[in-house]
Amino acid sequence: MSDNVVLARLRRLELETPSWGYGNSGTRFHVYPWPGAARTVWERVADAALVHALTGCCPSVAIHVPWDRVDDWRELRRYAGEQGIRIGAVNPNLFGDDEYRLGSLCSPDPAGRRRALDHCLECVEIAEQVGSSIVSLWLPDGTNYPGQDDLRGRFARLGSTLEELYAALPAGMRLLVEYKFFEPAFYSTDLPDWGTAALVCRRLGPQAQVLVDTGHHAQGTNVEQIVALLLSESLLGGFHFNNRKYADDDLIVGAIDPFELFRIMREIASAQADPATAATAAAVAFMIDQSHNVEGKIDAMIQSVMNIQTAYAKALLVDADALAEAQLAGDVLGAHRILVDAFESDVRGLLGAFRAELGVAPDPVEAFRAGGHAERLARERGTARVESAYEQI
Ligand code: RM4
Ligand code: MN
Ligand code: MN
Repeated sequence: MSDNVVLARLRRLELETPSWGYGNSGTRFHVYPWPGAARTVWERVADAALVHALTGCCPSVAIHVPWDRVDDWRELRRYAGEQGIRIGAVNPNLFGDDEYRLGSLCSPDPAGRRRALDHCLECVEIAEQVGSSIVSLWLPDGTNYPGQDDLRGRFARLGSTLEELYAALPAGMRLLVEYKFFEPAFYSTDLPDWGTAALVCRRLGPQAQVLVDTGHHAQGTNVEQIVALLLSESLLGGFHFNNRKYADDDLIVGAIDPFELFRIMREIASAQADPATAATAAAVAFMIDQSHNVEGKIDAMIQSVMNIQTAYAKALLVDADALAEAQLAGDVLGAHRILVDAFESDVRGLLGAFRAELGVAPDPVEAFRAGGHAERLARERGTARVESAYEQI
């Protein structure tokens, strides 16, 4: 693929950043307060806008409700617009309340299910008010002990509550269903894998699609194959990018396994070029879902954006014709070498040219660090003392 075509496709890659990535966060052991970390939703939106200003490719910010709750959602929409970005996916929070001890949409308690469903329905309304077309659902639901609840019963409850939610979606709005194999439940999880999420989405209808959080798989899972299958079935709706080594670590995407990120972006790039999957691939929402516990929030987010762009640029460099030829000829090693050759390419020059064209610095992390932003924010906001993992709770 010529550099011009690569540049044209890079220009279309928009990456959404999460409001919750800008506030203080930590593990269950401790939260280290970061000087200047965002304290309110307004500050989180402002930080997302700064990331967009420095990278030129992050025009939206995902919100989590109630963490980002405001009295007037239209005001938040206006504020984001003034800052140069828009509000993206609306994420209902179904794990931060005492009522969800036994689950949310799958809870055995009808009142608990109703409460969870009402919250999701409210999020559909919020999405309309902030001008977003995505409600992104992740459930903490599951059980900790065999016998704790009836597994088929839970699955039936999931189906009926989601049906009611789906029926409330206005035209053009998508429900993205995220799966995760464990945590906070440790024995059974109600949406543990892509297959369950795909089954549920299939039953609901075309406005429901699967969201792949790259950190939500067991060790060794072939994530790019999941991506390929979901693309083939028009069921891939979006990503939550991050990296994992042991559990749901939420580390900077591409920090642990850049080759995996490349392989995932390769499936995207190739589906974009295939008429059978191009429409699904074009609508995929690329979002980051990370929490930065011991590093600065904003430069970590910018680094994540750069890592995704690097992987995507390399993926676009795969010689698709030569690869298809080698595959057809049964040249196993030859085909593998074609893929690895693209991964080993140095795309820094290409990305530098791309960023120059966008009017941003060749190294946006460096631009953030040299620009005095961190110092200014620390001065303006100070260092907040935090009690819980998410200070905004
Ligand atoms: C979950 C999942 C969700 C995210 C929460 C904070 O593990 O990844 O997408 O919203 O964490
Ligand atoms: Mn996620
Ligand atoms: Mn997660």
